[in-house]
Amino acid sequence: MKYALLSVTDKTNIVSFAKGLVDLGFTLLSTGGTLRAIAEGGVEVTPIDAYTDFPEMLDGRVKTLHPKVHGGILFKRHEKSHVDTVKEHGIGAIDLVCVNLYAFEESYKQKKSEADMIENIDIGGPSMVRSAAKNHKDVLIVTDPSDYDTVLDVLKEGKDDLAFRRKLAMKAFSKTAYYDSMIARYFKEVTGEEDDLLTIGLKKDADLRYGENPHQKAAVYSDPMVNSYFSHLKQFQGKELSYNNYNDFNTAVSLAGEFDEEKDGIICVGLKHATPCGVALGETDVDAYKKMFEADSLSIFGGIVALNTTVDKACAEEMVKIFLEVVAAKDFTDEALEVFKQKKNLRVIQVDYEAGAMKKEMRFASGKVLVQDTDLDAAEDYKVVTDKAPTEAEKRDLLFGMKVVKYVRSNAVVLIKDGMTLGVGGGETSRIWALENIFNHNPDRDFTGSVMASDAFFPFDDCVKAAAEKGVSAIMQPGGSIRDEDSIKACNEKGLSMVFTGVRHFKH
Ligand code: 93A
Repeated sequence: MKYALLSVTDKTNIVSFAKGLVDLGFTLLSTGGTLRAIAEGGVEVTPIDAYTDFPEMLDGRVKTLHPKVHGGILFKRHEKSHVDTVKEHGIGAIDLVCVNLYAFEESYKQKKSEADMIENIDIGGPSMVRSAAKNHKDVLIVTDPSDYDTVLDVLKEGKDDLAFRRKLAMKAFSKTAYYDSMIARYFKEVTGEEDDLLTIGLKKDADLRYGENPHQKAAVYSDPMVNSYFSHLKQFQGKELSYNNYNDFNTAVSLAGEFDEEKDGIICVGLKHATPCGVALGETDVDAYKKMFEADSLSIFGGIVALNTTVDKACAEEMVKIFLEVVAAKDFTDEALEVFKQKKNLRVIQVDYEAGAMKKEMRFASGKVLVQDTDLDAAEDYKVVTDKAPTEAEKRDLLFGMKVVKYVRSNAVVLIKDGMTLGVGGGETSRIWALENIFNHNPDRDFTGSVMASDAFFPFDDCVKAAAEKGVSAIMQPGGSIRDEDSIKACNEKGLSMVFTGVRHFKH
């Protein structure tokens, strides 16, 4: 005899599911309201108190919390001692559990009294869900009415394999985790504790001194299940990281992490206010650092530097010449660490590049949380759309530029020459302004032979014309504007090459 236990607050489609289970040979057990619904639908069902031979009590607080229920769900079917034990206590197997929980969230929305909210904390339901999900190898746990048909079909075809059961268990634990997080949030509210929106699966590492500005409270959390650049931070010296440090440092390290030391070479990222100010490839760490500094020696003051390699003494000696907030690198030689000691406040941090980037990113938007895949696309391929094609050297600079421009707020363009940024323009509402900023900020710089990468298409040919005037020789952009032809024509007239990647890299 196969038993299924059904106990649901949301009765959607429960009768048809019950019918389907009976057709498959299940004997049904159920609690009060669910039992009535099923029986009214003309399906035979046994009351759970008749099955346990123990009455529902304490106004329903104890209905299914009984060894005959939990023993019947939890015993391992293939372990002799378990089988012997349940037999000894007259406990039969329960092979399918279908539960959804008291409507706590609904009650919250309806602004019910605290007493009502407490009664709406389901205890027996989550217990059964967790028991069945834990023992998913032997028990099917069904927590979502939209799964009823699938479960019946799978059972009919005998395809309830471990993979299927694991999925049901995953869903079940997600539901109880969410449910408990709602309860925890509710208690934060009634205790007057500030709600940090982050009860779900995140651990608070520390309160930060303040947020983006001194009047904003802030804290840092970590997700113990995520393995990423920051999972194993090692700070050798300096003050604790601030909110802005974390944010800036994130961009610097993510950009540096796009360059594989072996394959792409040594990269040094200089960063200010979450925006790369100078980025350069070098033969050595100190070479890359010097080029990064030369790229924009003004903005890097008080900035953050990230390298994808081990920082040595020579590089450290260059770094301590100016005021930096953070130096992040794959590693540091002992001599380099010795040099940094003269700058007590400088944060020196080892990053785990091996762990790779986060695959998802999220941000809050007035009560909603937006989640998306991280923009990990690295342009490798492109289509030449002009008479001229880029040279090998230009190609290298263009691909390099595309990686950098991804990290600059839109509208963004960067100019590159010989593996070094000559200008970074971004955060503008018009693309031509981003480019003009570069030229205005660097009035004496020679841009001849540099290349330009753009995060999105050129709506007009103005950027091409302005770039050509300064000697830019090749352009990379996604393409896709209705006026692409204008930009292509301008390139051909001025003797520039242009390539399309087909991939946009907005960052707003
Ligand atoms: O009151 S409980 O915390 N104690 C229990 O033993 C128990 N057993 C089932 N809540 C319990 N349930 C919940 O009752 C289920 O999670 C389900 O949401 C609800 C179904 O009740 P009814 O069948 O009477 O509508």
